Amino acid sequence: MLDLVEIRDSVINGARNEVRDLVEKAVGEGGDAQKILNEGLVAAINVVGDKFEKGEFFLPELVMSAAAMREGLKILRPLLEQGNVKLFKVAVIGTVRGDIHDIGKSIVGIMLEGAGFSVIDLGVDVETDRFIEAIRQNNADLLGMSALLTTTMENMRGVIGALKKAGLNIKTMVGGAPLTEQFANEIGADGYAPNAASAVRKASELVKG
Ligand code: B1M
Repeated sequence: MLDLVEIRDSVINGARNEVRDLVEKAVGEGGDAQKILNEGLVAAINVVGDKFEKGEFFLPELVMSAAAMREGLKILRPLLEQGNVKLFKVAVIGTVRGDIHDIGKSIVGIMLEGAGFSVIDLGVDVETDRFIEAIRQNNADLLGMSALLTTTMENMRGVIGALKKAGLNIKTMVGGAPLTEQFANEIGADGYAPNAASAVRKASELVKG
């Protein structure tokens, strides 16, 4: 039987090998990858975040839990990508300058690939020039930017301004825990999504036609 509680606990405890074994087992038993992701891994990392906020967890615990989550993601990735009928639109994604949080951005990337996008993931701490270069090189249809810090989300504004200056006509989508629809509108982004599922819907909507 699919044991999501055990997976959750292992991520919370930062037990990488255990997470890998449990996720492999869950997948082997026919568990739904999306369910394992949302109710196992993502649920766990949210608990870790709450504990960090309350001062019950410190940075080492955060780092270990994040590493454990990535171990599980590695196994789920190919399954989340299945159903990828045809790669048709190109999305360049990345976490903005100064920010090294990449879990949410990577999930969004995987889901976009699953939805048929060709995704160029520039990783974390991405400078404005690198975004622009990648958009040009790949003739991208969509730029997706992620930020997890209130200090770094401001850097999105600069990227959007630089795109306009460079005369690049590309749709932009932003997301990350501290963002809001209002902030996205204020910085001139074309779309905002609060989670990976809505990011796929929003991205598809933006590049349609
Ligand atoms: Co940090 N961290 N962290 N952290 N960390 C947060 C974000 C924080 C809220 C924790 C807290 O204080 N409660 C806080 C930010 C406070 C703020 O500014 N508002 C914080 C802090 C302060 C920091 C440091 C400054 C800590 C320090 O050094 N003192 C430091 C900053 C480093 C840096 O970036 N320069 C830091 C470091 C780290 C680790 C390295 C230890 C690790 C990251 C590891 C990694 O990513 N490889 C880490 C982690 C794990 C977290 C928490 C616990 C979890 C983040 C996460 O992965 N969530 C986080 C607390 C929390 O969020 N509960 C926290 C799971 C992920 C699936 O959700 O990323 O929100 P999320 O993505 C979602 C949506 O937001 C959305 O879809 C995703 C999937 O549903 N989404 C998009 C995301 N991007 C999108 C893009 C889109 C659309 C939707 O379109 C393009």
